[in-house]
Amino acid sequence: MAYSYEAPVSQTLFDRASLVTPGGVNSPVRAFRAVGGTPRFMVSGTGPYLTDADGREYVDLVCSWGPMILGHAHPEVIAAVQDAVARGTSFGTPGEGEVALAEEIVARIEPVEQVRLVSSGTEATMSAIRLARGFTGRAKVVKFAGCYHGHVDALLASAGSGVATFGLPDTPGVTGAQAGDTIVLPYNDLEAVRAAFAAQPGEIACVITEASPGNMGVVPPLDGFNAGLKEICAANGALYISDEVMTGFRTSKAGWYGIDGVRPDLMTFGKVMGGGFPAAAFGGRADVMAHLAPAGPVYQAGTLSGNPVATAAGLAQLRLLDDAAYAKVDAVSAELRSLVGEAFTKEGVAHTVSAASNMFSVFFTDEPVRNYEDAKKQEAFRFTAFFHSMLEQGVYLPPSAFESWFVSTAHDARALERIAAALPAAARAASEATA
Ligand code: HOZ
Repeated sequence: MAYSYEAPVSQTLFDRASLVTPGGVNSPVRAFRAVGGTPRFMVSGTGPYLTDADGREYVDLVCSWGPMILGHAHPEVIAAVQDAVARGTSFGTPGEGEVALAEEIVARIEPVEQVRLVSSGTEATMSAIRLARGFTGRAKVVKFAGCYHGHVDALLASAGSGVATFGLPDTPGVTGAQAGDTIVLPYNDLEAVRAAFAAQPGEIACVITEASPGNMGVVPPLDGFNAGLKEICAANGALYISDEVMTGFRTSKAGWYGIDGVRPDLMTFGKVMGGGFPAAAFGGRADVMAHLAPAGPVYQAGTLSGNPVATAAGLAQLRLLDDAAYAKVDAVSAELRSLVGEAFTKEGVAHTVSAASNMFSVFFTDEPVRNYEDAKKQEAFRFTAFFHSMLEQGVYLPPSAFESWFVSTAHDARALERIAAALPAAARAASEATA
């Protein structure tokens, strides 16, 4: 596919990056390989806008893959960060900021009785799995195809996000021993979960699921699915781990738990709680968390865990996220979904705008999408044409048909008008695209 627009400075940076960094990026989906063209190197962000190295401004519908729920460079978050930075950037000791952030998390999310801060979502899920194994004394882990829990060895089988975007087979470098205790099941299929427990009695430590998946596109749980998982886990002495790295503090004040009320044994968080800095967490039942070192025998640690700058950013962001902020993000998302749906309908493009609270994505099919197999059946080639038309018109979408779109409180009428103006031509490009 040829592109009628250019990004010479980004291209130069990408060429330089490709010499010193594999694939030119530090996280695979950013490289634009699924859609082609030159990844944009961003130099600044303000509110709902990003500016690239060529000086072009975009309405941002990625929001750093979720964290920037207040938009870029929110003045109160920046002030909190500046204040923290001025006092030093890392001490390797406990500090008040991490206590305050842990208190905020525990106050918001009732099933979290205790929480441990880490630096990335991957660390959070890796540690939660280790803790579940240590607590139960069992080895096996159930995960769902298309769910992504970071790049934890045991959880990369049939994963979403970049693994889905690039259609990768199971990743080289993960040994049979690391993957051998992972049971991968189809999402939204409780019968498959019951069968797995029946086939391996007393062997399954936990079921881990995205609370509402956003890494195979947005595929919400069917009514009763999460409650069913919890029930099956409880009946079999296994832990139910809800991965809220994406949905936590985004889909409501208490994340997806605030929507479905199903009480996990352990939960994982990241993205929004870091305010744009590397901060993540896992937490849950106090009796389970008590097994974690130094209180208990399951080891877990991190030099930058609870970092004072990251915790200041996260705390400032969470404190600004009141009911009015969530109402605003929900309203922006609803308006955008209807604009997107109208544009595709007008051009006769088969599509489904799939939403989970304010997270959403578009599947290029009008068949129901309930799991990863369904998601893969979409006409993803249409996304490529749509993506590039939007990019050319100054709207930055995730460069993959298998990632959620994200909006913020900063997406105002002007930003939505710019998206609305871009949609007709982009929907036409999608309709005219060929495989
Ligand atoms: N895992 C993120 C999307 N689900 C991508 C992160 C990134 O590339 O920055």
